[in-house]
Amino acid sequence: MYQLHYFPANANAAPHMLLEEIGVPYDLVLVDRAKNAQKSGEYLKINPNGRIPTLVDGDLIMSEAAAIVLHLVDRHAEAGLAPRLGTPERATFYQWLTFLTNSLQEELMIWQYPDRLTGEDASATDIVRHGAETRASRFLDVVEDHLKANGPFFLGKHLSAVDFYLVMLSRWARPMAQPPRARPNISKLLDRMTGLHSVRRAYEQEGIADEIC
Ligand SMILES: N[C@@H](CCC(=O)N[C@@H](CS)C(=O)NCC(=O)O)C(=O)O
Repeated sequence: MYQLHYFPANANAAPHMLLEEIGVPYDLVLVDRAKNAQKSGEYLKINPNGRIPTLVDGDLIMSEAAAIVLHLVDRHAEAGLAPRLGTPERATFYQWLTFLTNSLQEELMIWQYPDRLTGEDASATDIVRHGAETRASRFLDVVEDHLKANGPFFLGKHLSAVDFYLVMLSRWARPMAQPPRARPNISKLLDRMTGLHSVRRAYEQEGIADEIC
């Protein structure tokens, strides 16, 4: 049985929604960030970066939300949450998932934690934060244009793991000046996604009671 180490609405949310959508049994293990448990000796043994999430799958212990997502869609190909290997559709799927985790997620992290870059220099914090928000906003515009031309999902008519990943990032991005939902096609996609039982259940289990994104 899988074990997903999580903290509410952290980077575990995308793997968590997928576990629900796939419908496999799993245990949730809270890593209490409020007590800095992600840096405890015990947790560092399974995740030396001290970051959340971690997935345990038998003898396999892995981190990085996007990698966990890829592992789950491969292990459960019958769920149809990624196109067939070696197809152009699969390449497009890789492109969007990598874009979300590597480009949008990174800018959101800088926007949320600018001090990790600026250190003691408080005067630089606003500049760094603003720059990250501007770049994240542009990335969301690119997603919006893509969905407008090719939607309703990232892969056209087919729901895939990438759509779940956007839900996770959209929750984080809600306080932006131009939040994801300010864009009509992203908003439509988020409406569809938050209507899914799997999405609602994952956030409910994490104790999120307000609107998801
Ligand atoms: N690239 C990693 C980022 C993981 C990450 O930074 N997780 C945050 C929570 S969303 C975390 O554990 N932060 C705690 C810390 O930095 O101490 C992933 O996508 O899994």
